[in-house]
Amino acid sequence: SIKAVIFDLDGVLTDTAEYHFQAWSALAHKLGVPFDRQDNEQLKGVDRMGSLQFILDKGGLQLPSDEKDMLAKAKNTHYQQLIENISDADLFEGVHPLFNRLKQAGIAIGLASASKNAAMVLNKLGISAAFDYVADAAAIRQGKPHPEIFLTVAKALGIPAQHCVGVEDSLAGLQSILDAGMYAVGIGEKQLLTDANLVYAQIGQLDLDEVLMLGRK
Ligand code: B16
Ligand code: MG
Repeated sequence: SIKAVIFDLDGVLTDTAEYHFQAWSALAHKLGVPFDRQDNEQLKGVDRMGSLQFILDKGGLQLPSDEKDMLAKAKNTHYQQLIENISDADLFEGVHPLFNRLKQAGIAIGLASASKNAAMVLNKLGISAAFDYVADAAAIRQGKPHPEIFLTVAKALGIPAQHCVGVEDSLAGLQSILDAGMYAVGIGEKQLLTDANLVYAQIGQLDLDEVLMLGRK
Protein backbone atom coordinates (compact mmCIF):
# COMPACT_ATOMS: atom_id res chain seq x y z
CA SER A 1 0.00 0.00 0.00
CA ILE A 2 0.99 3.63 -0.48
CA LYS A 3 2.43 5.29 2.64
CA ALA A 4 4.07 8.39 1.17
CA VAL A 5 3.58 10.78 -1.71
CA ILE A 6 6.71 12.67 -2.73
CA PHE A 7 6.13 15.79 -4.78
CA ASP A 8 8.27 17.75 -7.17
CA LEU A 9 7.82 21.51 -6.80
CA ASP A 10 8.37 23.51 -9.98
CA GLY A 11 5.60 22.67 -12.45
CA VAL A 12 3.74 20.38 -10.04
CA LEU A 13 2.66 22.55 -7.09
CA THR A 14 3.11 25.94 -8.76
CA ASP A 15 4.00 27.42 -12.13
CA THR A 16 7.61 28.34 -11.32
CA ALA A 17 8.65 26.02 -14.20
CA GLU A 18 7.51 28.88 -16.43
CA TYR A 19 9.86 31.32 -14.65
CA HIS A 20 12.78 28.90 -14.94
CA PHE A 21 11.99 28.75 -18.67
CA GLN A 22 11.87 32.53 -18.99
CA ALA A 23 15.18 32.97 -17.17
CA TRP A 24 16.95 30.27 -19.20
CA SER A 25 15.58 31.55 -22.50
CA ALA A 26 16.76 35.10 -21.68
CA LEU A 27 20.23 33.73 -20.94
CA ALA A 28 20.28 31.58 -24.09
CA HIS A 29 19.22 34.61 -26.13
CA LYS A 30 22.11 36.65 -24.69
CA LEU A 31 24.50 33.86 -25.65
CA GLY A 32 23.00 33.65 -29.15
CA VAL A 33 21.84 30.07 -28.60
CA PRO A 34 18.41 29.13 -30.00
CA PHE A 35 16.20 27.84 -27.19
CA ASP A 36 12.51 27.02 -27.29
CA ARG A 37 9.91 25.25 -25.15
CA GLN A 38 10.79 21.91 -26.66
CA ASP A 39 14.42 22.35 -25.57
CA ASN A 40 13.12 23.41 -22.18
CA GLU A 41 11.38 20.04 -21.65
CA GLN A 42 14.87 18.49 -21.46
CA LEU A 43 15.83 20.98 -18.75
CA LYS A 44 12.88 20.50 -16.43
CA GLY A 45 14.05 18.93 -13.18
CA VAL A 46 17.70 19.27 -14.23
CA ASP A 47 19.89 21.19 -11.77
CA ARG A 48 21.25 24.67 -12.43
CA MET A 49 24.75 23.80 -13.76
CA GLY A 50 23.37 20.86 -15.76
CA SER A 51 20.82 23.16 -17.37
CA LEU A 52 23.48 25.74 -18.25
CA GLN A 53 25.67 23.02 -19.73
CA PHE A 54 22.76 21.87 -21.94
CA ILE A 55 22.45 25.40 -23.38
CA LEU A 56 26.21 25.80 -23.87
CA ASP A 57 26.39 22.41 -25.60
CA LYS A 58 23.46 23.33 -27.83
CA GLY A 59 25.33 26.45 -28.93
CA GLY A 60 28.65 24.60 -29.25
CA LEU A 61 30.11 26.97 -26.65
CA GLN A 62 33.00 26.10 -24.34
CA LEU A 63 33.59 28.42 -21.41
CA PRO A 64 35.93 28.39 -18.42
CA SER A 65 34.32 27.39 -15.15
CA ASP A 66 34.43 30.90 -13.61
CA GLU A 67 32.40 32.23 -16.56
CA LYS A 68 29.94 29.36 -16.21
CA ASP A 69 29.54 30.19 -12.52
CA MET A 70 28.80 33.82 -13.44
CA LEU A 71 26.17 32.82 -16.00
CA ALA A 72 24.50 30.41 -13.57
CA LYS A 73 24.47 33.15 -10.94
CA ALA A 74 22.95 35.64 -13.41
CA LYS A 75 20.19 33.17 -14.32
CA ASN A 76 19.43 32.61 -10.65
CA THR A 77 19.28 36.35 -9.92
CA HIS A 78 16.85 36.78 -12.82
CA TYR A 79 14.79 33.79 -11.63
CA GLN A 80 14.64 35.18 -8.09
CA GLN A 81 13.41 38.51 -9.49
CA LEU A 82 10.66 36.69 -11.39
CA ILE A 83 9.47 34.83 -8.29
CA GLU A 84 9.84 37.74 -5.92
CA ASN A 85 6.14 38.50 -5.78
CA ILE A 86 4.65 35.02 -5.82
CA SER A 87 2.29 34.24 -2.95
CA ASP A 88 -0.24 31.66 -1.77
CA ALA A 89 -2.36 32.73 -4.75
CA ASP A 90 0.23 31.05 -7.00
CA LEU A 91 -0.28 27.61 -5.48
CA PHE A 92 -2.03 25.41 -8.06
CA GLU A 93 -5.69 24.75 -7.39
CA GLY A 94 -6.34 21.49 -5.61
CA VAL A 95 -3.10 21.29 -3.62
CA HIS A 96 -4.62 22.09 -0.21
CA PRO A 97 -7.51 19.58 -0.58
CA LEU A 98 -5.03 16.92 -1.74
CA PHE A 99 -2.69 17.54 1.20
CA ASN A 100 -5.67 17.41 3.59
CA ARG A 101 -6.79 14.08 2.23
CA LEU A 102 -3.26 12.66 2.49
CA LYS A 103 -3.00 13.81 6.10
CA GLN A 104 -6.38 12.29 6.94
CA ALA A 105 -5.26 9.01 5.39
CA GLY A 106 -2.01 9.07 7.39
CA ILE A 107 0.08 9.25 4.23
CA ALA A 108 3.38 11.13 4.55
CA ILE A 109 4.09 14.14 2.33
CA GLY A 110 7.62 14.73 0.99
CA LEU A 111 9.28 17.19 -1.36
CA ALA A 112 11.94 16.21 -3.91
CA SER A 113 12.77 19.43 -5.73
CA ALA A 114 16.11 19.91 -7.48
CA SER A 115 15.81 23.63 -6.81
CA LYS A 116 18.03 25.38 -4.28
CA ASN A 117 15.25 27.97 -4.15
CA ALA A 118 12.67 25.40 -3.02
CA ALA A 119 12.52 26.45 0.66
CA MET A 120 11.94 30.06 -0.35
CA VAL A 121 9.22 29.12 -2.83
CA LEU A 122 7.46 26.91 -0.24
CA ASN A 123 7.52 29.83 2.19
CA LYS A 124 6.04 32.23 -0.35
CA LEU A 125 3.32 29.68 -1.18
CA GLY A 126 2.61 29.23 2.53
CA ILE A 127 2.93 25.42 2.49
CA SER A 128 6.27 24.75 4.26
CA ALA A 129 4.53 23.22 7.29
CA ALA A 130 2.60 20.69 5.19
CA PHE A 131 5.70 18.59 4.48
CA ASP A 132 7.00 15.79 6.66
CA TYR A 133 10.35 16.09 4.89
CA VAL A 134 11.86 18.45 2.31
CA ALA A 135 14.99 17.37 0.43
CA ASP A 136 17.95 19.74 0.57
CA ALA A 137 18.88 20.14 -3.11
CA ALA A 138 22.36 21.35 -2.15
CA ALA A 139 23.06 18.02 -0.41
CA ILE A 140 22.09 15.86 -3.41
CA ARG A 141 25.17 14.68 -5.28
CA GLN A 142 23.50 13.13 -8.31
CA GLY A 143 20.62 15.14 -9.72
CA LYS A 144 17.55 13.87 -11.58
CA PRO A 145 17.31 11.58 -13.59
CA HIS A 146 19.39 9.76 -10.94
CA PRO A 147 17.09 8.35 -8.20
CA GLU A 148 19.12 9.81 -5.30
CA ILE A 149 16.75 12.68 -4.44
CA PHE A 150 13.58 10.52 -4.27
CA LEU A 151 15.42 7.78 -2.36
CA THR A 152 16.77 10.36 0.11
CA VAL A 153 13.26 11.62 0.85
CA ALA A 154 11.85 8.10 1.26
CA LYS A 155 14.67 7.18 3.62
CA ALA A 156 14.12 10.32 5.71
CA LEU A 157 10.40 9.50 5.91
CA GLY A 158 11.29 5.93 6.89
CA ILE A 159 9.17 4.45 4.11
CA PRO A 160 10.44 1.84 1.62
CA ALA A 161 10.37 2.93 -2.03
CA GLN A 162 7.74 0.38 -3.04
CA HIS A 163 5.27 2.15 -0.73
CA CYS A 164 5.96 5.58 -2.29
CA VAL A 165 4.43 7.53 -5.15
CA GLY A 166 6.43 10.32 -6.84
CA VAL A 167 4.67 13.17 -8.63
CA GLU A 168 6.59 14.95 -11.42
CA ASP A 169 6.16 17.20 -14.46
CA SER A 170 9.58 16.44 -15.95
CA LEU A 171 11.02 13.56 -17.97
CA ALA A 172 14.17 13.57 -15.82
CA GLY A 173 12.06 13.47 -12.66
CA LEU A 174 9.89 10.56 -13.82
CA GLN A 175 13.05 8.60 -14.61
CA SER A 176 14.34 9.38 -11.13
CA ILE A 177 11.09 8.10 -9.52
CA LEU A 178 10.96 4.89 -11.57
CA ASP A 179 14.64 4.09 -10.99
CA ALA A 180 14.01 4.62 -7.27
CA GLY A 181 11.46 1.78 -7.49
CA MET A 182 8.43 4.01 -6.82
CA TYR A 183 5.15 4.53 -8.63
CA ALA A 184 5.26 7.55 -10.93
CA VAL A 185 2.50 10.07 -11.47
CA GLY A 186 3.05 12.60 -14.28
CA ILE A 187 1.59 16.10 -14.34
CA GLY A 188 1.33 17.44 -17.89
CA GLU A 189 0.85 16.01 -21.38
CA LYS A 190 0.18 12.29 -21.70
CA GLN A 191 1.94 12.09 -25.06
CA LEU A 192 5.10 13.51 -23.48
CA LEU A 193 5.16 11.76 -20.10
CA THR A 194 4.86 8.25 -21.49
CA ASP A 195 6.80 6.48 -18.72
CA ALA A 196 4.46 7.54 -15.91
CA ASN A 197 2.03 5.01 -14.38
CA LEU A 198 -0.69 7.68 -14.43
CA VAL A 199 -0.79 11.16 -15.98
CA TYR A 200 -3.03 14.12 -15.12
CA ALA A 201 -3.01 17.44 -16.94
CA GLN A 202 -2.88 19.37 -13.66
CA ILE A 203 -2.38 18.53 -10.01
CA GLY A 204 -5.99 19.57 -9.36
CA GLN A 205 -7.14 16.66 -11.54
CA LEU A 206 -5.13 14.06 -9.63
CA ASP A 207 -7.54 11.31 -8.56
CA LEU A 208 -6.16 10.16 -5.21
CA ASP A 209 -8.25 6.96 -5.13
CA GLU A 210 -6.84 5.98 -8.52
CA VAL A 211 -3.29 6.80 -7.38
CA LEU A 212 -3.63 4.77 -4.18
CA MET A 213 -4.87 1.81 -6.26
CA LEU A 214 -1.39 1.62 -7.81
CA GLY A 215 -0.15 0.23 -4.51
CA ARG A 216 -2.83 -2.49 -4.42
CA LYS A 217 -1.87 -4.22 -7.65
P1 B16 B 1 17.58 26.22 -8.97
P2 B16 B 1 12.04 20.89 -9.55
C1 B16 B 1 14.05 22.18 -10.75
O1 B16 B 1 13.03 22.14 -9.76
C2 B16 B 1 13.53 22.86 -11.98
O2 B16 B 1 12.60 22.04 -12.66
C3 B16 B 1 14.68 23.15 -12.92
O3 B16 B 1 14.18 23.88 -14.03
C4 B16 B 1 15.75 23.96 -12.20
O4 B16 B 1 16.85 24.20 -13.07
C5 B16 B 1 16.20 23.17 -10.98
O5 B16 B 1 15.09 22.95 -10.14
C6 B16 B 1 17.28 23.90 -10.20
O6 B16 B 1 16.72 25.06 -9.67
O7 B16 B 1 18.38 26.90 -10.03
O8 B16 B 1 16.51 27.09 -8.37
O9 B16 B 1 18.45 25.55 -7.94
O10 B16 B 1 11.24 20.76 -10.82
O11 B16 B 1 12.94 19.71 -9.26
O12 B16 B 1 11.19 21.32 -8.36
MG1 MG C 1 9.42 20.11 -11.96
